[in-house]
Amino acid sequence: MLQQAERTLQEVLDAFDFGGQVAGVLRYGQGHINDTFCVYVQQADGDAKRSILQRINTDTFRDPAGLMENIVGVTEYLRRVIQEKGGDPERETLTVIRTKKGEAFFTDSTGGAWRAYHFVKDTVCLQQVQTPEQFYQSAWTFGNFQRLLADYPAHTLHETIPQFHDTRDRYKKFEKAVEANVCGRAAEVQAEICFVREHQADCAVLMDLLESGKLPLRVTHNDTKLNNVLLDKKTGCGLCVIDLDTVMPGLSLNDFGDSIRFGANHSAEDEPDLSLVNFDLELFEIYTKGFLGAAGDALTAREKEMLPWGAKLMTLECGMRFLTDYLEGDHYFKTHRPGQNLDRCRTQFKLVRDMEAHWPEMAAIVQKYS
Ligand code: ADP
Ligand code: GN1
Ligand code: MG
Repeated sequence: MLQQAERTLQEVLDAFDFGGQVAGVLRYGQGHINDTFCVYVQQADGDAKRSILQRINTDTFRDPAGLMENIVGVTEYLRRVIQEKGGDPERETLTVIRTKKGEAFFTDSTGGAWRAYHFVKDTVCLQQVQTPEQFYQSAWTFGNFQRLLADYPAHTLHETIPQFHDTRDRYKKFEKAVEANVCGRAAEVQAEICFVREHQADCAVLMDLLESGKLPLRVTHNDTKLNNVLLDKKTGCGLCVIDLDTVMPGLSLNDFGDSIRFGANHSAEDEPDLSLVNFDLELFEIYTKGFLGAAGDALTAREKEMLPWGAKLMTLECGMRFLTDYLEGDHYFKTHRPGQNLDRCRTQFKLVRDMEAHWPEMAAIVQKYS
């Protein structure tokens, strides 16, 4: 049976101008949220031109118009700044392909929302760190993204997912899911439920500092996984930050923390064998060096001091979100096998434990590069 996205693909392809006759379309990438396709167009010189086409997940992103307004605003701003700095905006930021009618996205006959981007060629997108240098490059690229957007008018951005990284609120949603226990799965995950409850007080640490004005609200990416940055295939250098759906006002610590959660280890996010899942302090140091090297001056002393908290809370929060989704029947994150969200949750909690065991070393590393 065709998946929802494939059902309207033809009318969607007709709505955009990809620069020629479409020769083929294939599913692409490994994101957990949107449906991503690569569109191939045969050019006169015989080369195939590629574009990225995505069906925006409107269960997750309820306001695709606001979301696309954010993305058009941010990418056009980045384009100008990159140009002023002598960079290549075609490769260093995303470029939105408009519909034939000039819109930033297309709504199909079933209500599905679609957008398209230029394909950034000759890049690599990693699911796991292979060499420390790659992690350093991703750190620099995300740190630089933060710096480039430091003066972007944050108040013009729509909040594409309300309370996205409000860890206190994520805790409440987790408790609701435990209580509702709609799939009857709570009994089998008692150990994980206890782990979250032991960390309830931690969930408030950064939100409290934000509310008391001790941490600033900034324009942040909010989903800084390694596979949301493209590296240049030839030079290996960090090139382009992608997946801008969650760009909105947030905490710089969360951008730092989400990268650490995903990248500062040598296992997949859903690795079932926890003996293979270990927080890697060396990678933590490399990321800290790259991120602070690029964003450093733009951050306050308190933000820098709290970076280990960013790492721990984003990892805890993400584990809590995977567990919540598991309890609710796996409707948020794409899964490809039973138990995948529970495996994802367990890797995150293992990483939190490792971070707690290495807390003084993490603080010393941050101090060294501050
Ligand atoms: P999701 O929100 O589902 O994670 P992404 O926007 O991250 O979707 O896209 C999924 C994958 O598609 C990325 O991890 C990357 O491999 C690829 N991709 C996305 N945009 C581009 C682009 N403009 N050029 C090349 N590859 C891209
Ligand atoms: C989702 O879209 P993707 O795959 O880059 C999720 C992130 C999670 C991540 C866990 C909008 O990211 O918040 O940290 O999965 N994105 C959204 O891998 O919920
Ligand atoms: Mg992504």
